[in-house]
Amino acid sequence: MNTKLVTLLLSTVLTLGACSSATKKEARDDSASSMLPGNYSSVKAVGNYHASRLTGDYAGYQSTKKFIRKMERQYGFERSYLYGLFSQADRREGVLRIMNRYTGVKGPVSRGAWSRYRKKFLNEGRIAKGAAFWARNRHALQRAEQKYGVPAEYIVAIIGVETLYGGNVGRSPVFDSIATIAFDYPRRSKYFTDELEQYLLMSREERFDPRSKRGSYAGAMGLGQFMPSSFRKYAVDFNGDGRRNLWDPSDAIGSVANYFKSYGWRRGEGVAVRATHSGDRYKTMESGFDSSHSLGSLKRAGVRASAPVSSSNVSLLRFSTYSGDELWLGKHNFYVITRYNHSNRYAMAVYQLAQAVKQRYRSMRYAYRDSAAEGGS
Ligand SMILES: [Ca+2]
Repeated sequence: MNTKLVTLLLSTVLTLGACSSATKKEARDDSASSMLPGNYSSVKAVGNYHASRLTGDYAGYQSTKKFIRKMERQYGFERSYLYGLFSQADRREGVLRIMNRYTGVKGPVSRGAWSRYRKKFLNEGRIAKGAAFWARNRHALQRAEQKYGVPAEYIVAIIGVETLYGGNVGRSPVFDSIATIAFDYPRRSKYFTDELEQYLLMSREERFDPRSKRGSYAGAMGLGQFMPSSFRKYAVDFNGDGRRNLWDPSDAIGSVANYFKSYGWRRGEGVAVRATHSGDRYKTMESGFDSSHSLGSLKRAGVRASAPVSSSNVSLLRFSTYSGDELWLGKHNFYVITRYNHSNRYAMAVYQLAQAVKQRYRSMRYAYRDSAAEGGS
């Protein structure tokens, strides 16, 4: 669900960059046909769908017919295939109910909002499972860190916050969910119609039946909850089996790291530094991940970093706890984390979970070494 808000920006800000290796591989595997514009007609979409007209939940929908015509003209999908596929689509009322609960309008931050949010992600279960996930996938994490420059703990933390390390990847049919929002939820229709287009292209390139995948209620897939457009741009085959599979831990690890690298993650730089404040002058300063202040101006407002900061400019981050505001200074990499989900709290939870899991993983390894040294039984 996280990437859905981001992806509109992605398509304009970035073109295929770091993930081109996977794309090239796909093109080779398909004997050069599937990736070439204008030559789509030779590529078969997967699934036994045939119909001469649109029936079912979307029978009377002009928007669905228009979409089908576009997929036919622009990408060479067969009309009978799409009629068959969309005639079987289920309009999901449950998805619309969830969408209607989120108005998208943010109210004032209530006291303790951060304390409540933090508790959901910074708890014993999520920390312990994170260390175990790290141990199981340490080789892939090490490779991802070397190749993309993103430390293992941030990759682990994203996957931990998104899906509890794959324990909760969602059970909604992706095709039905995205189609429902695209055709029945006007406020997000544009975005989800684009995602539906990306999803059908993805299913053809990756050779799967569009109705076979499950994900979040909004169509986010796999351990890192990628939307289809993010999948096509940033997913990588990281275990070398020739397929990009976001349900595979190794591929998910490489893909999350590639996502961050593509958004400008700076190798070796930190993410955030805790700050102290005297007085209330900081309240007049702009805050949030896209604010930018010099350390000097922060100091004049009574805000001081509690550890050395090398960046010239940082963002001022305010989090409401039950005992008042907690302040942090966000570095460039904090902003990069918010490209996954445009939320200060989300990125701070990822940052703090990363630190906690890293500490746990280290102590686990020491404990293991100690027991091995004592005789290894
Ligand atoms: Ca793979």
